[in-house]
Amino acid sequence: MPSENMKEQLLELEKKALEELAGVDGPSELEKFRITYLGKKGLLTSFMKKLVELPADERPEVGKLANLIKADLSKLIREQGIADIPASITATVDVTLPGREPLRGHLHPITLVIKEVCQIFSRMGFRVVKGPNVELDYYNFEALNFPKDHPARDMQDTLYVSENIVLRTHTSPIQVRVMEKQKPPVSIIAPGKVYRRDSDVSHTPMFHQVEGLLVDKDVSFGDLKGTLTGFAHQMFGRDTALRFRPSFFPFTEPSAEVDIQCVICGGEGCRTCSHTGWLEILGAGMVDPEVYGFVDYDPEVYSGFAFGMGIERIAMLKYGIDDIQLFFRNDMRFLRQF
Ligand code: 2NM
Repeated sequence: MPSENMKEQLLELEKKALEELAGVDGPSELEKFRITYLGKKGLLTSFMKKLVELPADERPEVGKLANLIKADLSKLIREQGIADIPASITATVDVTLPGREPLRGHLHPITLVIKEVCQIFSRMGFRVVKGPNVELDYYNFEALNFPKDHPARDMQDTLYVSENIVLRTHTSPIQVRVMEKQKPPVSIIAPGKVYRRDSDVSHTPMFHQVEGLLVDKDVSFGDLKGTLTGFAHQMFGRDTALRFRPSFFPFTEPSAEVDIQCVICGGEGCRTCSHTGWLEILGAGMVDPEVYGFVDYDPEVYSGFAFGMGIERIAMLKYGIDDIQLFFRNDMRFLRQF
């Protein structure tokens, strides 16, 4: 078929289409019209498929015309579609406005702080490890040198699943599980949820902890101080002063509680720091040789330090939040701010 003839046919098809379009009434007729011409087996579509039968040197010219007509018809159909929207809607809605962006979610402030803490220690070479929330009494207490009559083992504090199974009260059992499997050097941090039978304005029965452990040859209390100082400087700012106070934990000896200079008043004394100028952020110490006995480490060869922090407390200090319950109320006015 000579190309002049094809072009004539195309123009004829376009003329017919335009006449028909003028008579189209309503969205369903418009769709029928679209299918008749531009659908998979539509008149224009079928025509375009036949273009391959043309000699190669005539194809571009006819193809160009066909594409032009197709683009024209598509545009007219689109415009007719908008014009078909009833006046009752177009009168109040500007259908040409861009859509509203859907609300996008983001991470919970507690998740953000856990990620930040883990990132800081990861950069120092600690590996992040997880473990079960439902634990054996053995890993939660026994192997951590909590004696049978220790108050933490009391039903008042611990949520028992059965006689030998508890909801973990700290993430330290994760450290015991790692030490059982792996010889030193070990450097890990264990983030996660922990559970205690405690619920009032300043306590929630579930909260979050990150604990750390490093065991190797020749690890000293100085290494502990340097590591935690580096952490506090990255978390709360380069100029933050630290204070180590003697304390007691069953699994560390010696033990310390670690304070930072009050982030609210800078040490002057305010309500947040109870006018002491200091805020407790961590518990820590050198791992008690008794613990090594449970995981078959030689305390004559190895030493190490461990530490633990409550994430809600860190988050409250970092963001200046005065009510722990806010983390668990799912109030968008609070959560939106992070
Ligand atoms: C703390 C304070 C001091 C701790 C000890 C251990 C382990 F498994 F090595 F014995 N993990 N975490 C520890 C020590 C935790 O939290 C306030």
